[in-house]
Amino acid sequence: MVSLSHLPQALQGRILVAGAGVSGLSIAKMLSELHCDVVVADDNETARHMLIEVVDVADISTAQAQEQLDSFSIVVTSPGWRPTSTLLVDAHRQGLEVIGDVELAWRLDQAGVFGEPHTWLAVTGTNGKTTTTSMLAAMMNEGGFTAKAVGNIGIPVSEALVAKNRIDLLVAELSSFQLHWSPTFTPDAGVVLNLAEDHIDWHGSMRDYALAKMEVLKGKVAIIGADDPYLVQLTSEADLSGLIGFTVNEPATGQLGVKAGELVDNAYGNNVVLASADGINPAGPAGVLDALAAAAVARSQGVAPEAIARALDSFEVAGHRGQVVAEHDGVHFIDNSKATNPHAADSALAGHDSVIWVVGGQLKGADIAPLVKKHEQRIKAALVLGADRAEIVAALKEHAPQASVFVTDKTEPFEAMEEIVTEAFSISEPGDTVLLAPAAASLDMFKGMGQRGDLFAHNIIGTIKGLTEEKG
Ligand code: UMA
Repeated sequence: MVSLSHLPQALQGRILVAGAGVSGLSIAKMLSELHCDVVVADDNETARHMLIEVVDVADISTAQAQEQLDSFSIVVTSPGWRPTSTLLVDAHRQGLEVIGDVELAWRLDQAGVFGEPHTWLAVTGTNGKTTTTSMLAAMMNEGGFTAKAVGNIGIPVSEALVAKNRIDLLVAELSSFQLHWSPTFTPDAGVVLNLAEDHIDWHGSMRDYALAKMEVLKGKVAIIGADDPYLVQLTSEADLSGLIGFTVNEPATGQLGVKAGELVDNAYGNNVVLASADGINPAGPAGVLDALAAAAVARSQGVAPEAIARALDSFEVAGHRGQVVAEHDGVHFIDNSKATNPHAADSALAGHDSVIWVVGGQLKGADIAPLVKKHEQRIKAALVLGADRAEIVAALKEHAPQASVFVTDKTEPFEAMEEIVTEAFSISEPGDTVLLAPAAASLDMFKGMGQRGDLFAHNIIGTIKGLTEEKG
């Protein structure tokens, strides 16, 4: 149920939506349902045409939008648009406010446009966002709320707000891009999982990236990964009061952590046992930390320990986040295509002793050398692909000189992955793990990290089938 009388003033004029992708489409739909005057701009004509087939709004090119800037009252940008893009810089220069999709949805919600304002729980961090968000949504639903996981996870926040059956509670996975464009957004509870180099090219510096993430800590409940020294340092500089922490160690007062093999809450109770730390999916310390982060937020909203245990018990990890694709002749093949930066690849590499590492793509300004240096002992071989392969090979030569290195210069996704997997089969021996944990983004070659992981798995399964048939 939407109430138009509550529409903020800036949205009563002509609204420019920058971007006709997933966010742009959802914003355009929501605003047109609210009978706003909406125009969508995109560099890509095909994207614009696809959007206007679904929603009845005007569309223009970015250049046309630039010429007509003075006719708009506000710009709502999609998260991927860089703050340095000419349209947004010019809009700002002309005094137009530029906000993101999350800020827009938040303002409309606070204004009562969708009835009683929703509860917003925000999850951010460099790695583990999607798993934590999904775990938290499961915990909130087990705890009796009507909750949905939204945001960077792939379901725009605006879609959840206009859903026919009301969703009371939004569990929002928020990227640093979305937070950059959300100046007044204040969630009921927010968690920053960890901070490591990522998207430096977009933000301009590690500090700006980190500060964008810290925006989720502005609300009543603020939670951080207490094992992350940089995050702890930044939050202590910011002098945030009442911070709750989570740790893989025994929890101090005001923390959730692990004690005698169990997840324990020492923040919203006195060492209350929540669930067993064994059997958490995904396995390993990263999975335990995600579960603790989700549990901390859930506990802040009054969810009972039994509901948290039930949610974790039935939780299945989403695709490309460390699944074993196959085991063949003593070799494990693992798809962690979601490791799109060195920090995520660090957790993925940590679990194995003898790794044939499939690595490469777009490093996005991150330095891969420290990662190579740290895991030098476990990298038996590296199979390198993608745009920044020269930089990766140089780091391997310097910091892991014993590792054999194979590079594909192929840029066609099917051919490149086929060549990588063929090489993996020819050099692997029992006890090895062939690990796709690229430490880099995929968009130089693939449609996304999903396609990269799917092609990896497809080639492995196809090769094993061929080998089995040969034997048979
Ligand atoms: N465009 C221009 N000019 C520009 C930049 C983009 O015209 O200068 C147009 C493109 O032609 C395209 C549209 O803008 O048509 C794309 O906008 P977008 O990049 O913001 O992407 P969306 O399709 O709207 O998807 C966004 C998020 N994408 C990014 O942040 C890059 C999705 O996160 C998110 O799921 C979706 O909104 C719903 O909230 C994806 C992502 O890669 C998964 N996120 C990054 C990550 O996880 O590392 C942050």
